[in-house]
Amino acid sequence: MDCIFCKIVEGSIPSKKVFENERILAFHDIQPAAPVHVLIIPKKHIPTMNDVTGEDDAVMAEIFEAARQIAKELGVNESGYRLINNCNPDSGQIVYHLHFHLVGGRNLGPLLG
Ligand code: IU
Repeated sequence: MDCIFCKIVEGSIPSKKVFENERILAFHDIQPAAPVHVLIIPKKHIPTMNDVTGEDDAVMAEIFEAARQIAKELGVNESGYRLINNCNPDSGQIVYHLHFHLVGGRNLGPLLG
């Protein structure tokens, strides 16, 4: 499958990892939009938020748990951060492997800028 995030999961493309377990991976975005910009992904290939099913409940819970932990470790849990998922073209989704952007480290301004 020609999916860049699957290749990052396999390790054939390197990434700066911040968290990993059997089911999820978190790594620094290559084009950070803020001082903290981490992508949290399931290792399983799920193209978009629309493709998440009840079978993924456990992994989705782990993603949110990892987000809280990473925000704390990177020092933005008190100052604030956003957890963003883009789904399909109008949102600006570019990579069709489910991912959540954890963004913080500066005042992010209004949601839709
Ligand atoms: P989007 O939600 O699909 O628009 O976001 C994709 C993100 O993946 C974007 O912020 C890219 O900078 C990031 N990214 C990356 O970190 N490493 C890559 O090899 C590629 C994209 I391609």
